[in-house]
Amino acid sequence: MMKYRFLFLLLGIIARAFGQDSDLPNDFLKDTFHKQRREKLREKLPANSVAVFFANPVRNRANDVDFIYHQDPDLFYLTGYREPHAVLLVFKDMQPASNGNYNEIIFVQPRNVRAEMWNGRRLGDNGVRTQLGISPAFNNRDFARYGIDFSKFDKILFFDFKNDVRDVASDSSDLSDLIRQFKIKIKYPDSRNLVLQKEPPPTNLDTQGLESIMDQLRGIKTQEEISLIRKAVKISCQAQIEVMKAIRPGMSEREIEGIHQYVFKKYQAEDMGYPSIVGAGHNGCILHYIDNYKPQITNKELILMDLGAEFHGYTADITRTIPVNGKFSEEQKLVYELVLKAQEAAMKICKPGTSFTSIYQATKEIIDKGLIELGIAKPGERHNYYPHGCCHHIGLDVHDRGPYEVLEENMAITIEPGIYIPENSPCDPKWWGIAVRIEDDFLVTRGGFEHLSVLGPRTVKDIEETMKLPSPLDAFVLPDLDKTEKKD
Ligand SMILES: [Mn+2]
Repeated sequence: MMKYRFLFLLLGIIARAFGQDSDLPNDFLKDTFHKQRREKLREKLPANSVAVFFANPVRNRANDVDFIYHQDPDLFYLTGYREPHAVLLVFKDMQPASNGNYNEIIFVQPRNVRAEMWNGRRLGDNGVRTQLGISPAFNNRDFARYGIDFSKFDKILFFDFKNDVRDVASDSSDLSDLIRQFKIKIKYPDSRNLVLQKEPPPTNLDTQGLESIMDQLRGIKTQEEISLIRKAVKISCQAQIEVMKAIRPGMSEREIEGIHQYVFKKYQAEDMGYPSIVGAGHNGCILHYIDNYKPQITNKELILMDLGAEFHGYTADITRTIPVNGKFSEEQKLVYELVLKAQEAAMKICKPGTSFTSIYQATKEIIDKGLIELGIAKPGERHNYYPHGCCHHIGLDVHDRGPYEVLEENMAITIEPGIYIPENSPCDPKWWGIAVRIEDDFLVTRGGFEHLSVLGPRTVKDIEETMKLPSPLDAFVLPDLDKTEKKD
């Protein structure tokens, strides 16, 4: 008996060592990461200031069903907190308090046995202190009466409110109430608040300054972030590979989207970083085509697939364009290789010091020249076959925060030139319906770049070779639902 008791004791110690909740993955960003981010923010704050961050609102989908909750990326970056109805304050200087000075404070939704049984576990103020390491932490219902004299700060930095937050009548300290209470505390000039209108508006409110501070912080990735981005990118590349192997004429755009998403989730990615764009034929010309409704993709079409897994908050952004039947036609190949050449030209100059504009220019020059050589565009005429930019940061947002001037070491970016030739374009109809985008993810390194999405086949040859490989989905044949009958 004693032996067993000892074993249980040992198991208990091991379980506690791995955190009290073994239902959670253990590769999230650590509390030390978020703490260090708050310290970096504090360094960048102006003298005698406070920065205030609110949680994202809960969004209603319909009736009593909400959209899956997604934290505001700035608040997540600074805390790791993934629940709604919270506000974080980061102070430049130590604030005096009778029970100890503090330079940050957070108010979060309280524990609630009944709510947690319906809607999931909450950290509560205690969990935020012990698991996220943020102190002091209070219940959000304490925010209204918590005494902070905001008039003493030279600057109160916050993102201005969009007035699109629902007030939950049964909860007097939800996000809507936290915002309302904050506005009263800082004497926010709110046209709906008639009492305050009589006073001149305070001069220490700053709704602009945080933008560039957070851009500077989030634009340069730490090693912890890079490893999560690497993972998201790798998962997304594998999803593209599996589709290349599995795709057959006759499948639907939705089915292709589903294969990508199965692979994402197989590798524990929580979600897509943005709705997958899966457009066959002419649909590829719609830049943000997310309907994915085409019931049958046909033999001679290209299919453009722009997607990214979101892994522990960080998202990839990878586009591959492939021939549905496994072989590029002559015209498809000519356009494809032109886009590839443009991407290669941009990659050649991808290094610290290069401007975002010159990356775009490098792709634009190649595409303009190539379109004329192919007879698709006419010399001296403006065309609309390449209507978008080609480079953005990736991270907690797919179009991530960051400075958009010159590339710096440890920026994570995309390079994504494209050519789109919709029906009725002023060129030979043989080009109509060809839409190609090639998008890869890169880490800017000291000497140049690391091609993060190198795993995803990108050349005509590599794509056609990959598409010849057998797919595990070849064996996954489901019955025709119209022909399945229930047997008693
Ligand atoms: Mn992109």
